[in-house]
Amino acid sequence: MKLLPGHLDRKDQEALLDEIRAIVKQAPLFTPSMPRTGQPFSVRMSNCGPLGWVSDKTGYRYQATHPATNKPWPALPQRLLQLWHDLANYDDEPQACLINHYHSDAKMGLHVDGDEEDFTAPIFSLSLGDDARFRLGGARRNDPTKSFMLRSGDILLLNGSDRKAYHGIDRIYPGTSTLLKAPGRINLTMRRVTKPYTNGMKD
Ligand code: MD6
Ligand code: FE
Repeated sequence: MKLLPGHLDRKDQEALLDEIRAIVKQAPLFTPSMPRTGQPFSVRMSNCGPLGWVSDKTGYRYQATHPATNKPWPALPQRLLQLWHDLANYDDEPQACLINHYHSDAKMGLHVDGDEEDFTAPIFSLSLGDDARFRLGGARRNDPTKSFMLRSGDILLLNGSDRKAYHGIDRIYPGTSTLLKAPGRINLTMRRVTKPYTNGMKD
């Protein structure tokens, strides 16, 4: 992994937040639910880009449309594409940006981001708003973990052997940032979903 603390200054965070607000007006936050049990997540989600990650009783998947409005997801903002190009060390475009919104009591259990085809691409994460405690483990759920804070403007790249590591958000620290209008946190994760296009020819 690679952590870039405070990569975005306050002005850049505000500009990005304005773009995210416009996106969630078009593609409202929805409450995903766990496959099989239907148990709701405490985090609400939306997406931008050609694909979006959704979860409901039938499973986890990427799809091109919002589950409630059935409209295509809004485009990925240019400033996010630029950050990916500058930092991801991966030639092709990201195809999905998952938008997670945490209220003060929300958290995210240990999981692996495993619904993509191409694990050579990193997952690019950017945090806005209140501080959160991120937990990173190993390839198995019971491997030892370490935790560290993610703060507003921080970028985290999950790459290499950490790309398939278990991770989650233990808790939010409400009121630690003044960026959002109310206590809470937004996390954006950009993902490459499919393998890059090739025409099958050898050079
Ligand atoms: C979050 N992040 O920060 C949840 N996944 O709210 C993730 O689940 C995550 O930060 C893959 C790579 C980086 C991440
Ligand atoms: Fe994740």
